[in-house]
Amino acid sequence: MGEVQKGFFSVLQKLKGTTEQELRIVLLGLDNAGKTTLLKQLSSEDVNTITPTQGFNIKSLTSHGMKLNVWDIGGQRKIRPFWKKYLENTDLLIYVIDSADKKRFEETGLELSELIVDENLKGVPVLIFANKQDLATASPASEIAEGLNLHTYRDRAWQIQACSAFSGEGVQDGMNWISDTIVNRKKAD
Ligand SMILES: Nc1nc2c(ncn2[C@@H]2O[C@H](COP(=O)(O)OP(=O)(O)OP(=O)(O)O)[C@@H](O)[C@H]2O)c(=O)[nH]1
Ligand SMILES: [Mg+2]
Repeated sequence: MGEVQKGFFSVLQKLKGTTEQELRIVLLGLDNAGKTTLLKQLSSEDVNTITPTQGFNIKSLTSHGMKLNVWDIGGQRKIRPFWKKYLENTDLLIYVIDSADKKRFEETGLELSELIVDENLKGVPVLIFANKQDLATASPASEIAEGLNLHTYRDRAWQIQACSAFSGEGVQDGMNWISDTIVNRKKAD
């Protein structure tokens, strides 16, 4: 296609509103938080046969007319130093917490606070899933939010969403927030 045709084509696409928005999402959190389970839930795959992620998984999903390229990176301590390598050009961070793992709330909070100061995540919206709410020992999302000092995050849009990646409960609410946030961001541009 020549330049003129390309230009014409892109104008047509804009008029028709058919240009699909493509987002790069990174999915992070401690090992055992439920990141891979969440990713499988989002793509309607079996959530019963999941093993710890040694490197990363990537999946492309369609949600709310957006194409989401989701990078699910292993959370084991030995893998965490590599998280930084995946942050470039990130449109959104999803951070997953095991709400029943009280012993590691401090650890997960520290990892999150180190992450969000990364230059590549400057101003990037963050959705925190307070996962495993199906467990009786799970802390409520509001308590986790307090522990993480989320109210001090003033440089970006953030949301905490209670969910069970296992049953799927609450997962779509989180995805709705992503869609609303990205649409509002676009309007503000
Ligand atoms: N009860 C319950 N268990 C869950 C839930 N989500 C994940 N799990 C379980 O938690 C364990 C870890 O889940 P994964 O999805 O592998 O966790 P991960 O965050 O990907 O872990 P890494 O790959 O090691 O970083 C598995 O046994 C899951 O079945 C949930 O919502 N409720
Ligand atoms: Mg995993």
